[in-house]
Amino acid sequence: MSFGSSRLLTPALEHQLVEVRRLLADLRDTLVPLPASPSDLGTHADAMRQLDELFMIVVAGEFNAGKSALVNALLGTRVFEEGVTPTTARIQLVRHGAETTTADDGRGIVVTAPVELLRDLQIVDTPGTNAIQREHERLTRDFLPRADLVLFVTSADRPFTESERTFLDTIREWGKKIVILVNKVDIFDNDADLAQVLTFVRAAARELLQVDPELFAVSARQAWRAKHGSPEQWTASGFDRLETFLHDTLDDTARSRLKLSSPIGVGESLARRYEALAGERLGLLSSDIEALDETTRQLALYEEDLERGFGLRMSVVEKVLGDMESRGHAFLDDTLRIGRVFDLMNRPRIQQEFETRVIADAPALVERRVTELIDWLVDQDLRQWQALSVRLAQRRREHGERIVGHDDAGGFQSDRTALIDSVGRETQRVVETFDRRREAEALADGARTAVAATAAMGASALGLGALVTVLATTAAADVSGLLAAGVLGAVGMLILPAKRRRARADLQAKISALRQRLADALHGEFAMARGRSVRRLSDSIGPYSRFVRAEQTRWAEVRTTLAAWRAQAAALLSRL
Ligand SMILES: Nc1nc2c(ncn2[C@@H]2O[C@H](COP(=O)(O)OP(=O)(O)OP(=O)(O)O)[C@@H](O)[C@H]2O)c(=O)[nH]1
Ligand SMILES: [Mg+2]
Repeated sequence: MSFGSSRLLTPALEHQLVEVRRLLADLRDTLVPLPASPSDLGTHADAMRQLDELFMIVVAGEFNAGKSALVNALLGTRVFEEGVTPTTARIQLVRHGAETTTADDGRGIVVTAPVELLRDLQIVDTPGTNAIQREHERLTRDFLPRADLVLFVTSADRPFTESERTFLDTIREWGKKIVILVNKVDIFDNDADLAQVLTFVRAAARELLQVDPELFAVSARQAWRAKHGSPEQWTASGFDRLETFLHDTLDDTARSRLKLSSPIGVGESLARRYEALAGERLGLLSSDIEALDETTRQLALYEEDLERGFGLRMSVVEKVLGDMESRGHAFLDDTLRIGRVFDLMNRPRIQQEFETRVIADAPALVERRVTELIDWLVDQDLRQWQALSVRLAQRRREHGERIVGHDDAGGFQSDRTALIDSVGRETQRVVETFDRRREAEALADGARTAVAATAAMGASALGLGALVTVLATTAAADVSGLLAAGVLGAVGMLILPAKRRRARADLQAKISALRQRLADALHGEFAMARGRSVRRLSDSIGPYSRFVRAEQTRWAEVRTTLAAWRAQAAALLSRL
């Protein structure tokens, strides 16, 4: 609605007007990028525009309180309809005009009337609150921010109802100057009743507004009659005081101050609202960060557990190889004896014996222990994904519980939910499609390839056990070859003890090299698998984590900026 015409403020207040404009522009700079809701941005734009409009009095209160009747009585002409049921259904404004006209500008009814009072101000009559038609109340609530002064009308026959208290609270939140009118005082037979009502209203208003309110006891009906043939009713109508207030107390300077204060009040209310929103979001974000930190801690623990558990399981594998080494020593002690000289010359037999006694079940055991280790590793990995999935579902639930009546400014809630959902879905998908067997095979493959590589066997198709057998047999062949070559002939017999020492040293070196190679290959392969598992888990929450940290910075800034803005606004208000 384009109500009223442009009007200059008193020169004394000109420079404060500049300040108010700058302050409101600053606020817009903070609200727009959030972004604030379209309706709040609309309210802000209205507040800016309000500075250029004629002083606006908004008459508000419960339905049937006599708001329309009051405006009619003030103007001395029936511009608005009155009625005992909820009557006013639209915002209706009356301003000065050479003649009486009525127009509908889409957002409300605009009436002009040739009334002197309207040269300095425009009056808005609003739909009553607490009517069955909730839409009426919404229209009025939405319009309130535009008021420079609110005439709050309560009816003497039901003064200060509960719904009126709530409504007054809303007006106060917008920082509006409020004048209270107790209407229909003509219903009282005696002054004592009236005095009682006034005392009651004054006390209730003081408690609610924290200031002694401007209060008028009036009768719109008597005032109307006084202006239309029954002048004797003028005094009792209480309109004398009210009109003096509107004409004289509300002089140019007073109006100008109110006009400047009003948009600041609107700004303060908006700033408070978004400061609260920022606080709410920061609360949610910090609980997100706690949850993410907890996840990071859990991952670190997981990594430690893996390392410890892996060390234990690896030592079991190494023990198999160590046992094989011990059997090798015993074999040498038994075999390299004078009494067995002829056996020693039978190379295939020696090798056969070595394989049976020394290698024995070592390859099968290595294979079994490594398979156990792999299964354990795969299980740990799956368990971490399950735990992560549960934690994300908890975040999602907690978020649902935390939503507070705000509209989702900037799509924050939906962005956050979408992220948690997509991370959660991905995690859940990993859990559901987790193929233990495939994961284990991949790991076993890696281990085999690593062992084959250390033995320079290239891409072997042999299983781990078979690989160990090949490696051990190679060692056995070397040993038996060594023995056979050494003990040929009588000379060899004589130097047997030295031969034995050398063979023992050689064998030890061969077996321990084999053990080392296997251990290194498996260590390397599993360390990589462990790293991959932890990395993949922590990468999966990366987008959520980045979002949360960026939003935390942003909303902390918003909160600081708005608090600083409110301090500036309060300072300017006190100067006004
Ligand atoms: N006795 C008495 N009745 C009044 C007075 N002022 C208004 N009324 C009556 O109260 C009823 C409601 O008046 P309205 O002016 O339509 O009330 P309103 O607050 O505009 O009501 P809505 O438009 O429905 O919100 C009408 O029947 C009026 O005649 C008054 O001072 N004394
Ligand atoms: Mg009305």
